[in-house]
Amino acid sequence: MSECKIWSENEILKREQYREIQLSRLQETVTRAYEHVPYYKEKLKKAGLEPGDIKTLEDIEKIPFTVKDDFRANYPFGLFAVPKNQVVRYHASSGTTGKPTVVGYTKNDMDTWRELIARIVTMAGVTNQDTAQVSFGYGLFTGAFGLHQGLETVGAGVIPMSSGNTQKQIMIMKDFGTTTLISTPSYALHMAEVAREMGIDPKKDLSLKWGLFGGEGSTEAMRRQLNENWGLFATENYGMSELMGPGISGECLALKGMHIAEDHFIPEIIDPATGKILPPGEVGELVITPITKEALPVLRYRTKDITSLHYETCECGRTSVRMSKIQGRSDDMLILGGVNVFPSQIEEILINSEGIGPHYQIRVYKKGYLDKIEVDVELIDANVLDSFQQLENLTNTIKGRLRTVLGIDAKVILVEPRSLARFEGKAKRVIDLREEK
Ligand code: DLL
Repeated sequence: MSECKIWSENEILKREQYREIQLSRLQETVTRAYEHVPYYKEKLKKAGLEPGDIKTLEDIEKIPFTVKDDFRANYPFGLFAVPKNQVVRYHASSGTTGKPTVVGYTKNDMDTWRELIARIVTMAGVTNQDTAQVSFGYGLFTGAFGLHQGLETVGAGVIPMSSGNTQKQIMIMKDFGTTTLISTPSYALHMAEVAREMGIDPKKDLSLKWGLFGGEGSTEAMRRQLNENWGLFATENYGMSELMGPGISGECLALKGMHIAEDHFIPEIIDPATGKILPPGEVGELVITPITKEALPVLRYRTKDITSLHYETCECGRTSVRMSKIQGRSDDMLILGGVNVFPSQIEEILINSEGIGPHYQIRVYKKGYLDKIEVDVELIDANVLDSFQQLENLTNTIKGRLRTVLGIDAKVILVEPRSLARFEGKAKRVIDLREEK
């Protein structure tokens, strides 16, 4: 590991110091929510809780969870704890159905956000020597503006490229000497493909050093492809608009999980079925309480993201807790013939199979009472399609691996190179047809 710089002393506090800060900030946040958000006052009262009842960090367990529907019920500004004239920025989730989830930031919230992004870009290798191309879509999505502000804070030169217009992205990358790429992992893979079509070898002809990827899940196999395709060092970071946007956690150069900014967020892992808190290291649903947000205090937000927490000090020197790669979302999990699988596990197998590119699509449908899946997988070499034998072998190999590794039966269809959809933002790889049949 090359030297991993640390932006803030708050990333290397002792556990007791974190706990002290967390308790006092939790108490403040509960008080703010109770006093300034009628919805929370009602909710806390119903749970028989007054702000003064939070005496230890463990008392967090008494606080009821917040879920996405609480945002919907209060659309657009019902959960805000400050008057509108103190809100200096709005963002909203991309929500495909219904109204988006609206979030707001005060001036202090913006300072916090910048600071936390400065931490994650620093831990991912970026310095004031770098030129960073932000290829997330600018707009209501928190990704682009979020990263942008923190990159400026560390002094990197920011190119606010936005997503799409991929050939132009590559041209700018070359002409401006981009060293740092900021995007979703799926879009980065697509961009590398377009670069090669333009006759540019991303490894030789471009100057990329760092890739900071987030906004959607990715596997270790995908990281390898990102590193190999671009000749960069890929890290990932995590966030969610309801809680702030990007900046909640990010990987350092040791790649041992994503460090959570514990002076600003309290993470918990719960059993998604019972809501009970699970011990460190166990896999479950991530619940987060931001403890410094002014405009929008949120208590115990159920992220639906499945991960685990690890408290040992990292080799980079940071003491803050790390969360492992998101395995999937609790509402994404498929139950196939009694076996629970996340699309990410299927992806890991596909992407590690020889002759197969990183593009695939999973269709889930119902046959009787059972969930079934069909997987379209893109070939790297179109010639395989001409040989029945080769096609059959490859299909059987992939089916066999899905069966032996995951215990699932899937229909596997190999399709021509470049025939599946590409995405400029978050990829949509699972199509759920269960409602329709
Ligand atoms: O995606 C914030 C973000 C932007 C994070 C850019 C990192 C980089 P939302 O649009 O509200 O916010 O979507 C949040 O995206 O609950 C996860 O399911 C997923 N997600 C975000 N980062 C990761 C990641 C932004 N590194 C939802 N791995 C979250 C897996 C991720 N899933």
